[in-house]
Amino acid sequence: MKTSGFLLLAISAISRAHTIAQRVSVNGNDNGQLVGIRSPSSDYPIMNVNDANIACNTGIHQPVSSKVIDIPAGAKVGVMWGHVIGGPQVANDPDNPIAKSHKGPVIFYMAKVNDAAASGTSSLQWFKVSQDGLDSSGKWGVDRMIANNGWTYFTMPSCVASGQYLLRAEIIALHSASHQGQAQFYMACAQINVTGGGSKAGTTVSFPGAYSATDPGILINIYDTAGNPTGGGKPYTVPGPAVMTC
Ligand SMILES: *[C@@H]1O[C@H](CO)[C@@H](O)[C@H](O)[C@H]1NC(C)=O
Ligand SMILES: [Cu+2]
Repeated sequence: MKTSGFLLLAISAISRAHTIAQRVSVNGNDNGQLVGIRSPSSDYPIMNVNDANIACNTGIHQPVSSKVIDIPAGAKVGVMWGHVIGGPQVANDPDNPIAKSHKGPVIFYMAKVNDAAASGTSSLQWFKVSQDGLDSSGKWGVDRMIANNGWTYFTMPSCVASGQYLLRAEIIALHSASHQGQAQFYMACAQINVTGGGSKAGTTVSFPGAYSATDPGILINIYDTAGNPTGGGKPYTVPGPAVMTC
């Protein structure tokens, strides 16, 4: 009884240790907490790929920032994740920026909009600009995010058309994803303005619509026979379209 009660407590603690994207940096300059990014108040994931809010999340922290962040094409863009808004939930929070169990990919998409500060989030056309899945040593995008104190990075493609976009930062946690409907989707959208760009976009998809509950990167057992979350020696297919190329 004691053992199973403890196990249950341990499991529920793990499953509650979620994450929130909450800061944007450009070439190393941090814009600050909740500036130019629509972050959810709750760190809970979306778990249904057809959820109407899977584009930019729900329960967005108010008031929403009116800032639109200028990003020169070719710049190094960062988005910072934390256990709760502000980062750690308690001192020395072991689950900040995310519980170590939450292995999975880090992905970025962009959608062209007329006014990034005011734009709605439905019916947008999203193209993928970056993905970081599983490497050959068994490390995930999430492992690199934890090693970078919650920061995830990509390079703004030099050829992407100048103008305003919503930037969708996403983490998919796969620790329970061997059961359909148990992958955890975390996301927030930043309000950005690409300057000095080209004229390109990538293949676009819709959210919801881009993912299926049975995609090989969403319905997946990430554990090897010894229980290590290293992908079991198989390559990992990040869900969604290919990353745009210049
Ligand atoms: C986007 O950048 C262009 C070029 O610098 C600038 O003219 C425009 O005002 C910017 N738009 C916003 C919303 O910041
Ligand atoms: Cu979680």
